[in-house]
Amino acid sequence: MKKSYIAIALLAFLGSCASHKAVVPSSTPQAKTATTGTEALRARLAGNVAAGKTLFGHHDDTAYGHTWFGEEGRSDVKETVGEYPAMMSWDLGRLELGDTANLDRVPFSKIRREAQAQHRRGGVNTFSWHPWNPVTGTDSWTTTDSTVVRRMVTDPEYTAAYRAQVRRLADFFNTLTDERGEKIPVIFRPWHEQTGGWFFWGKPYCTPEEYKALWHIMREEMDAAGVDNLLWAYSPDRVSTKEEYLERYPGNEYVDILGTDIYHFNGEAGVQEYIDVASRNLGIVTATARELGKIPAFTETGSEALPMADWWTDTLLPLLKENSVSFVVVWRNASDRPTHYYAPFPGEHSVPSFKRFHNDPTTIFVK
Ligand code: BMA
Repeated sequence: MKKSYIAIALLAFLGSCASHKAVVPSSTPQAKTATTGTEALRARLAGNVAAGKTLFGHHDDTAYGHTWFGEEGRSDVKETVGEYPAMMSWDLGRLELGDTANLDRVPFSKIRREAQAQHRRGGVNTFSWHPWNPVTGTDSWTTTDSTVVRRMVTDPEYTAAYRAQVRRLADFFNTLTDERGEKIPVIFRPWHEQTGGWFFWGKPYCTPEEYKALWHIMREEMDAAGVDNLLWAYSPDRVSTKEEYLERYPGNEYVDILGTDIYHFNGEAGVQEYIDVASRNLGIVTATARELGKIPAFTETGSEALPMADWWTDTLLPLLKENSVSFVVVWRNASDRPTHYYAPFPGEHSVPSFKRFHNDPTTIFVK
């Protein structure tokens, strides 16, 4: 059956249920269009997977590091191995409020400049979003009101506010251009870790249909704004089965990249658990990506404060060799929290292992 017929039938059915508001966007999304640069990025990432090559990524790499903040040209990773991460990860939380800096104090003007610099040096950028919700105005981690997502996707007042938030993101992506004025293709990874319970859009606080509607409405707004430079990434936290992984999947036409966010907790004591969980989830990601024609990625990982000196070569690298993924991102090196770091810096004890990880043919960095 053609999609338009299904949509019409669904709307007619929902219209007949007077007590229910429709958890569907007001129209079906437009056909997917993407710039040639975006298609080239898709092909490049798919090529990496086929070749067993993984772009190494670090969140906020050139924005701040373990002992510095906002110093132009600095990067803990570059100062350690002489090259930048091939993937830079950034967060757009607070852009939806019209603020000038994100939730971790990085100015959006700086994020734009750094993303452009990363593109010029032949690297790639990925964006996450830790938004303030438009219903209660509280941050991503406030989970006390379990009606937020439902209201964002069903209550016209809050749906309009959500659409306005998305338009601010759309403006950012539409104006992320290179020196020739062409849009820079990037990865966007909204509504992540939805299988966990720490974000207001987590599994305990909305139904799968309500969650999917967050994506559908967002996409409708982005398409309407002409955003055509995104590869969209879906990145649940740990799951046990493929069915669980796909429970909140918004649909093939909404997603380009299948990822997973898995962290290593408790150092030596937790290493076997990390390996087991990461192997299982990367296995689900790579198999499902093959089946659906998507690109697999290890969208977030890391071991906070790197308690194991050989973590890069003994723990992470074997996972990447067993499960070919297009990129792996480790989280940020916070300058204001001495033990909140996931990448090494000169003098840190995992540097020798990180240098071997950097030299291994599996991993890609950029000059
Ligand atoms: C979390 C922590 C927070 C940070 C957030 C968004 O995992 O690093 O301190 O605000 O990510 O970057």
